[in-house]
Amino acid sequence: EDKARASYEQKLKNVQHSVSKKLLEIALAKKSNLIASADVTTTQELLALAEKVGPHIVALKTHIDIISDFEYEKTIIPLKELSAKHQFLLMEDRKFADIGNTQELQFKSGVFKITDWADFVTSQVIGGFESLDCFNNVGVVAIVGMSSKGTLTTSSYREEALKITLSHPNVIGGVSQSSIPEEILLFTPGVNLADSGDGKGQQYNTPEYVFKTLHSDFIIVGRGIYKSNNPEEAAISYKNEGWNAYIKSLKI
Ligand code: 5BU
Repeated sequence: EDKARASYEQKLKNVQHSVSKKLLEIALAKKSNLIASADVTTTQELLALAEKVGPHIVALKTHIDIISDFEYEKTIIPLKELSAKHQFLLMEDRKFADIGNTQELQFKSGVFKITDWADFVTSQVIGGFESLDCFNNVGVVAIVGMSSKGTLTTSSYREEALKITLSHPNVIGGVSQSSIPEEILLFTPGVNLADSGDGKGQQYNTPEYVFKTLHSDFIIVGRGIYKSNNPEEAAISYKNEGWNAYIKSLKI
């Protein structure tokens, strides 16, 4: 059953974490609830996409370990400049899934040094509450439920995952395909206007469904944007679809 949701203004009054506040402020300023997923494999494609879609998004989601020519100076420094120029945050979709000590090493060391540039990161919560302690300089989006067919994130798993998500001070929200309590932010991938799946297990919903039925706060769109012939136009149309669906969901 559909009921009215909390507005971004209401959420802004209640959230504690600085990253949650920034995301909501950008959403209101840009009238956008769109996060573009930059699943491209070269630095040039990543920067070109960020330049085109940057003005229309609240955050750019990266899988930094798929960039084949990654170099901190060549990849991250210009990406940071674009995020400042176009006012979007950087979300590294690392999906940490280990013990706290290992996650800390993966977060702070190696070539990617995620701690130095990401505004927020995704993490599984399978390692338990304390595994999230190392992310104390960024926001964490906890993976509560996945969008793919046959995922093991059953309702009992999600219930336990939500307990950690709601209680850990580093956590700003969750990724899920179901509703979560309104005190945190809901990020929903698996959004596409043209397709219902990708033949590899991904399952898509429309922006209308995720705002009205799930009360999502942010939609995450990958191939719908970066595979489009005109990624900027595609970003604008997902931004408008998402914003209109959000406005409608306030009035139910
Ligand atoms: P797509 O091209 O719009 O299907 O990309 C979706 C992105 O969101 C991709 O980077 C995935 O890794 C990410 N994702 C997802 O699709 N589903 C999930 O449940 C989670 C992440 Br968690």
